[in-house]
Parts: sequence; C-alpha cells; structure tokens
Amino acid sequence: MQLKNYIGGRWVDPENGRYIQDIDPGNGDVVADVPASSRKDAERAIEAARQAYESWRRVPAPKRGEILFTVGQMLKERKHELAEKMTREMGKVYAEAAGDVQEGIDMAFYMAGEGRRSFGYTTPSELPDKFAMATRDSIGVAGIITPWNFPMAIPTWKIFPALVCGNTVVFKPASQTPILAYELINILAEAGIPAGVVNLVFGSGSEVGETIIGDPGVNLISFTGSNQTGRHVARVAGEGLKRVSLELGGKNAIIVMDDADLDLAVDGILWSAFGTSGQRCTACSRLIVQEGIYDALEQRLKDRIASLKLGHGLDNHTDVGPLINQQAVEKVHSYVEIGQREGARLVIGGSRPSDSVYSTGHYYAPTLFADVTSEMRIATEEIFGPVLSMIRVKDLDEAIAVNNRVTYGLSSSIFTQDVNRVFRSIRDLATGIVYINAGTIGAEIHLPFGGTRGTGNGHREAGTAALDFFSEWKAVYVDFSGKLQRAQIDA
Ligand code: UN1
Repeated sequence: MQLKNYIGGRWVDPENGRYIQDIDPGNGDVVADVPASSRKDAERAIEAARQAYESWRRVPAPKRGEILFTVGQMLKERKHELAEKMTREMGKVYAEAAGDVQEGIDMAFYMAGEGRRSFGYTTPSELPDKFAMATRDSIGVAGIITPWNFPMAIPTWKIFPALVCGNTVVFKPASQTPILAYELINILAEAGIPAGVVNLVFGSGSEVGETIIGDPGVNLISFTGSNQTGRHVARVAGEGLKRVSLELGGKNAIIVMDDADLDLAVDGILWSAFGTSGQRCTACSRLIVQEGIYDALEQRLKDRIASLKLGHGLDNHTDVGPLINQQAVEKVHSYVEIGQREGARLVIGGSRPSDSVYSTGHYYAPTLFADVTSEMRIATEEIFGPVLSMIRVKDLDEAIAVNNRVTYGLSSSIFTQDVNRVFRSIRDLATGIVYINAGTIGAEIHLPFGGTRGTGNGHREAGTAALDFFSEWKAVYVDFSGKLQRAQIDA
C-alpha cells in the first residue's frame, strides 16, 4: 500500500517522490510505503488550510458538528478493521487498538454535540441600555503533530475540537503510524469536510514538523511527544506568538497502602504498567508501596508477570505486544542496565525473550525492579516501555512526597480503603489526573486530559477544556442607548 498526502482536497504524491517503509513491529512485515515529504509539501498544505479558513469559519457550528457526527458513525462501522490495521502498524494488542478507535468515536460524538453548545455567556454591562456578552471565536490554521502510541485517539482529540471551533487543520502524524492517519482523513473527506479544511502531510519532524511550527501561516500548534521535542516546539512557535499546547509524557506512580485490596491493586498495576507494553504517557512506571505489604506485593507481582504472554497483538492469547521498533528495545534495555548499576534488584524480566518465535519482532520481557530509591534514574526518567520500579515508603506523607518529586505530573493513583487517605491524596497528588482504586491509565474523553510541570505547558485536551485551547474569546458590547456612554467615566 503506497500512501499519499492529502492537500487542498486532493490525494497527492510528495513533490520529491520519496517514500519510507512502515513496518509491523510484531513480525517485520512491510505494511505501507509512506511519503517522506519535504518542506514544500508542508507549505502547500498550510496555504490550502489558509485559503479554506475564511469559508469554514462561517459554516454554522452545528453544521460543522453534523459532519463530525457522520465521522463518528463511520468510525463505529469500521472499528474492527481500523483496530486490526492499528495493531499491524504499531503493535498494541487488538483489544487495546479497538479501545483506541473507541476514543475517536467517543470524541467525534462529543465534539459533534459541541457544535450546538460551544457556550459563551452574557453578563450585565455597568452602563444602562448596553448589552455585554462573550462568545467563542475560531483562531485560524491549527498545526497538529501526533505520536505513534495512540494513532486514532490522539489525532481525534486534537482535530475534532479544532474543526468544531471553526479552525482548519494541517496534520502531521508520526511516521510509524501512517495508515490510521490516512484512514482517518479519508473518513473525514468522505463525511463531507470541504477541500482544504483538513490537510495531511506525512514526513519527518525535521522537514514537515519544523515547517509547521515555524510558518507564520499557522496560528496554533497542538503537539504530543517527548519533553525534549516539546521544548523545541515551544521555543520556535513561541517566537511566532503561536498558541501552543504540549503533552509531554509522564513518570506516573501507583501508591499502594497497607490497607489496600491487594488483588485489585495487582490487577490495576499490571494493566497500567504493561498495557500497550508500557508505551503510554499515562503508563505506571513507579510503584510506591507502604512497607507492611511490600514483600507480599512483590511476590504476587512476580508470579503474575511470569504468566504474562508476549506475542503479536492479533494473536488472542497475547497479553503484551511488541515495542514500536528496535531503537525502543535498546532504550528499554539500557535502562535495565542503568537500574542494575544503580543498585536496584531485578525481580523478573530484564531481557529480550530468547525464544526464536520472537526474533522477527521487537519484543521485551515485562520487567520488575525492587529496592528502587526515588532518586534513581529508573525512578525519575521516562522509559516508555514495560519496566516497573518498586519504591518502599513508611507512610502516606512519604508516598505523596515521592510521587510529587519527579519533574512530570500527568497521572497518579492510590489504592487504599481509608476515606481520609483518599481525600488527602486528591488534594495533594500534584498531577493533572488522579485515580482512586484504579490504575494510572484509562482517561475518558469528556474530562480534561493533561498534566502539571514537565508534562506540558498548562493546557488540557479533551472535554470542554479542548474548546478553551482551540477557540479564543471575543467580548462584544452592544450599546442601544443612542448616545455616547463612557465606561468607567459616566456614573
Ligand atoms: C497517551 O498515552 O498519550 O488514559 C494517551 C489513557 C488513554 C490515553 C493515553 N485514554 O491511558
């Protein structure tokens, strides 16, 4: 399958005629040839989005929402096929891929509804015979740059609110997940999005990404990816006074107190640490455990991890799929070596699986470290793989302090039966998302998604919070007194 860019309502080849291969990380199959577009393709896409903006912003928001409703119906009809394609291009197990598509469906219906809400407000004027209101306005061209780990959810969290708010879009997906990006844009086009309103450009960050963040024709940037790239995006886009939303990962922890339901905690930990092979921004990579249950929890986790089955995501016996590529396997393994050098105790895992059935894919054994201290690199840096570190604490105060010590602040969780501990945690865990008696993953699309400190720059995605990013406020004063009234001066 050879993919094309989508610019100004037409599927087009990259002007340089270059392509790269997209590989199934579970077995090494080539799944697509992807345009390695240049700066010129990105500039054409930005130009197309600029031209389409004036008419799109005047389409009544309920009509824009209706198109998204159709998109939601089409995604729903094609959920199974899309999930299967996702597993092939990035490895996550089928059930999780279907969940990823479901997030897109939910977001389509939610944002379709926003077409008829997008509420502003009225407020009294300080002067007589004068009316005051605040309305949401579109902004312009949105540059959307997305990672490979949620090939449907993340693009839809960004593109759908951008569109319902009346912006046009230039979309650069990760090179590892082009097929889902292609399918999504195809569906948007079929559902009736006018030419130029959504444009898709495949290519590298250094060519296409750089063009989008630097071009004066782009007004806002929504980026999900690494902390390091995010800082660069903020610098370049900041120079152009663009509005920028950054979602930059986490070092999320689950706290387990002595009074926790351990069976429930173990299920939540395994799902959060090894779901998507640990390749979620929200994945749990630290376990903060009160000393009284530390040994028991370690033993239970060891036994359960030993029974997790690695394999291709389309095999229904698989619990844990491959990592995205060889580079990721090497990065994960280098952290395992760092942990051992730092003096952490390797409980289980810590290597590539030796069985030859795994030799064509990028597999890594689910890994547990114990006796980790909160300063170690494995307890502070984002690994983005199936590596979990157990830290021992004496009480809730220490658990919260350890949780908040890292530079990231996306998601956190506590397992306890004590209502006082629950409310102290809600108040004091310094993350954008807090779970009680559930793991760190599984955010729902109608609540704000995002984190504090090094996780981003203060914006939130999803829910109505997304409208705050993709629209701007316009304050409107209507004076029907028939005379000049001076605010702050005429009493
Ligand atoms: C991400 O890892 O970037 O809460 C997004 C979750 C998913 C989204 C994760 N709904 O884990």
